[in-house]
Amino acid sequence: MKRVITYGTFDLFHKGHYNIIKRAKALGDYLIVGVTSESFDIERGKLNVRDSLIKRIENVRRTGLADEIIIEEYQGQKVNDIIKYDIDVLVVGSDWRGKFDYLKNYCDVVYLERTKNISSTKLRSEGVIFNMGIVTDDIRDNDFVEESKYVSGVHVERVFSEDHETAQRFCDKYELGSCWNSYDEFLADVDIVYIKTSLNRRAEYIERALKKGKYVISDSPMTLSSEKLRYLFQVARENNVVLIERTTLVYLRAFNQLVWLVHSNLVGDLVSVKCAISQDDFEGGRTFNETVCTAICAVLKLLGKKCQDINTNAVRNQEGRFVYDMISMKYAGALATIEIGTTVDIENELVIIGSNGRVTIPNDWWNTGYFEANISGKEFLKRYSFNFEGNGFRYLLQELMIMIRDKRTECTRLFYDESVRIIEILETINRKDNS
Ligand code: C2G
Repeated sequence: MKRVITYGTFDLFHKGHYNIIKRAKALGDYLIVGVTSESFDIERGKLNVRDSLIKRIENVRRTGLADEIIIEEYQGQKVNDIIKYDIDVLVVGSDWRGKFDYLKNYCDVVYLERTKNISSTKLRSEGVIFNMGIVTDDIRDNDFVEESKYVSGVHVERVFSEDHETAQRFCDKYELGSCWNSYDEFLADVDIVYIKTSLNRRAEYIERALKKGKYVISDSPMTLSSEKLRYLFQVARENNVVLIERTTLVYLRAFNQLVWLVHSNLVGDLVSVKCAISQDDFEGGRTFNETVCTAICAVLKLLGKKCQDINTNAVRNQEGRFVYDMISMKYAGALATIEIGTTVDIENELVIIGSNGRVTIPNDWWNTGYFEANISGKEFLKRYSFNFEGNGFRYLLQELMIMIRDKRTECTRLFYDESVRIIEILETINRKDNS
């Protein structure tokens, strides 16, 4: 007797779930389905799971295909299950290709092609499953597809690129449902658009998507003009949708907690915010504008929008290429400095100095679940640690799901006027750097 096992959350049960269970069953004589427990989903960073464990089990049971249903409760349980239930084949969707190869020492591992375009009209009219599309001009996804797998209720199904071959290659690489090089046709069947094209085309794509009533996530900055940005937010408002930029920092539990604590006097009155960030510490490197926006955002969240004076001291190498800058932002009673560079060794760190101690986020502070506080008079460092998985994008997606559910018209993690202020500051920096 051939024994097969497959696992999943099976939230908002859909055709893709049914198909994989059916095809897993066909691979053997006895099928066990493992349904993830709530705590295991929290542990593995799966967000926005809507149905209770009981409902998810009931949906699997109703397929009539599972001979046995078990609960997956902890990391590493799969090995244990395979031995315990004498499993011959483990089946999982192709979106996990390669991830379970380590189990090949115990049984066969089969990746079955995931079902494409599963967001049926019926489900979407109930407002539970959202169809996402990506606008790109290369075949890198910035881990967007991988991250979206961890947010229940969103499915990346479409890709648009002006270059048909790029769209096709992207589609094949990430096994999406369809690729397009007509933007209007691409937009016709998506709810949420992620725009990661080069900066010079972003604003145009954003505007067209908003005008079709689509929720938009865009790489940051969305434009280098504060006036244009104001206009885009206006378009979002008029169309009752939200426009959010991919500044993952403001969606991280650790960073928000830090802001709340610091604003609740954890280290007394704020005197200094120092952040250092290297353009080279992002996959593929980042432009000056993209990188500095993250740092300005951190400063704004900590010290507010009322920055009185901005100074910049760009350093160029012998070829005249930018390598380093120390930007200062003067506030009443506090000073922020942003150290930024490329090709030089910058020690990434965010340090907040107050009249009564300091808070530090070491290393890649824009992408973390950790920070520490050193409070005057206290002997020990106080360490704060929060769940943080992947590259942080899933937390932004989770927040967007909440915004849509609550019919919000503005993102409360980064208000529109904060975004505009960041670009105003960037305009000043670029003007001073070029003068
Ligand atoms: N699936 C699919 N087609 C889809 C969506 C999902 O074939 N359009 C498959 C997934 O690949 C997975 C199963 O359906 O094999 C269950 O999917 P989810 O409920 O999203 O669970 P998942 O987070 O993929 O967890 O230990 C858990 C497993 O790792 C899978």
